[in-house]
Amino acid sequence: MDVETHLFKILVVGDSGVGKTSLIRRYTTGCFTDGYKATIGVEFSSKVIKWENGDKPVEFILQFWDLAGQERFGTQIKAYFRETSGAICVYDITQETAPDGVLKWKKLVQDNSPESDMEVVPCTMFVNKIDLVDNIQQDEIDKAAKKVGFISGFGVSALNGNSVDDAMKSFLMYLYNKRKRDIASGLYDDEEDKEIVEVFNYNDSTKFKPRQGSCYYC
Ligand SMILES: Nc1nc2c(ncn2[C@@H]2O[C@H](COP(=O)(O)OP(=O)(O)OP(=O)(O)O)[C@@H](O)[C@H]2O)c(=O)[nH]1
Ligand SMILES: [Mg+2]
Repeated sequence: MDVETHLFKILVVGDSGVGKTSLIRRYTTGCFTDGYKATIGVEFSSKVIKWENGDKPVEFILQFWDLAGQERFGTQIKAYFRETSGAICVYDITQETAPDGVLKWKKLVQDNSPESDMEVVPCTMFVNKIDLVDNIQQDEIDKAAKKVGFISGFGVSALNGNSVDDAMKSFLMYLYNKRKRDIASGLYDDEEDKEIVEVFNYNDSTKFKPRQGSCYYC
């Protein structure tokens, strides 16, 4: 059957220790590993999502670029941020300075990754470690995020997985609708993506098969 496939490069940014790597690991492998090992430079991971969309199934190939919170990037910054589909800006709900930090990251992404039409890259805000606090109001987080220019905001926990899938799904739906609009208006050319998708599918079907109920990290 004909499948509609889209490739998304998603940056994951935020201050050191807020839980970026843990969130992406939770989403891509379903696991959480305790203990902190700072990311150096950038860690890559991917996930393929299949979605039954009426008659035509849709496949999303997600490439996550999990950037080190300590990184200063220097002159390489444009290379990291080029052709970004969207960004997840993460902050730690237990850190007092978190909101300023997350805005700084949003600005960094949007200043350095303009799209061809100069539209800003969509950023969502994930407030991580909600397992450490009581009474999380998801609608308050969403409202606060939108007020400062994010497209949405979610409270999540990489530790117990709370709301991680829902937050990702909502963000992906936004990116998918935007991609369809951009293709229709000629702002996005998905021809190059098709070649990458073929290479990816080849690799995916021949290697890197995780063992059932387990992953590389745990
Ligand atoms: N309680 C709790 N701890 C978490 C959660 N997510 C991450 N942590 C812990 O927070 C610490 C930092 O997590 P990382 O995922 O390595 O943070 P990071 O943002 O990738 O950090 P850098 O790579 O330095 O930028 C680790 O000790 C994690 O176990 C969470 O949802 N709840
Ligand atoms: Mg990390």
